[in-house]
Amino acid sequence: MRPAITVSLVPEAKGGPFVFWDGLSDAFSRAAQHGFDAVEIFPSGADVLNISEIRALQKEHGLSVAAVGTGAGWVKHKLHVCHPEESIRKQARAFLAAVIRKAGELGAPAIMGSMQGRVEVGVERDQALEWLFEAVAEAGQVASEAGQSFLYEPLNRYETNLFNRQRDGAGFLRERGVKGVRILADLFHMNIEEEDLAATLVGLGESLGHVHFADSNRRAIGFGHSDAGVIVAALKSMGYAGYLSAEILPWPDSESAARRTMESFRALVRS
Ligand code: LER
Ligand code: MN
Repeated sequence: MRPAITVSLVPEAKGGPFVFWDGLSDAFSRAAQHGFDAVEIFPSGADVLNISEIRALQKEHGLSVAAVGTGAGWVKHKLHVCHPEESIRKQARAFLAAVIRKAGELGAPAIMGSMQGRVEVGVERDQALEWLFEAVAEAGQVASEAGQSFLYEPLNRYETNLFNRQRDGAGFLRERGVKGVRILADLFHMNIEEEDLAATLVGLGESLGHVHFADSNRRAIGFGHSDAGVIVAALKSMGYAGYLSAEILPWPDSESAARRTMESFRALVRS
């Protein structure tokens, strides 16, 4: 398992669960100082991802890009893949595809969290699930062409009414035969929705592609009441070798959140 930390390049996402907010150069340098292996980037869109600039930062600091988020498609542009209007759904899928391709150039997968949207008023659930299927199937295909998986993240009930539990999200992908898509398990969402986090993670098996490493209150692991020891033991037992990425609030400030995450990571993963 490898530790990663988030940076938001989107001022409109202020208040959101991202540790660094002062640009890529600042984030890469601080991530390296704290001992992280990788940075997870939350951009406003594919257009702001300057590949040569990011590759130079990766080289300078010896860091990878863990993943690239697409949530700004919703937060900033109000797009989502289950929107009742076809033109908005199309724009949402194009937004995802563009980020997936850029992320692929950086050796990273793209994530669909907020861009999954919800079953809107006046839309039948079956219809919304058909749109969700079309979106993940297409994103999985684009990601495969870019040499990556696509990451689909079940969110808690206050953020979506599609699938809130990991098993349900993974079951949907499996039943529909979706290829090229893996599950992003965010421990904060899981803390709200799951009965048993460790057993649920083990149940995901090979379909688990990425983990958002957050405590019960979305602060750094160690600042809440989740039993992170049991969770990490479960990930070890299933041979999970992906990222534990700190998508957390910068509480009480970015530096303390980063420091506490690495202290917890070292104690739990490297012990
Ligand atoms: C995205 O990774 C996520 O977890 C959502 O709650 C949006 O912030
Ligand atoms: Mn998340």
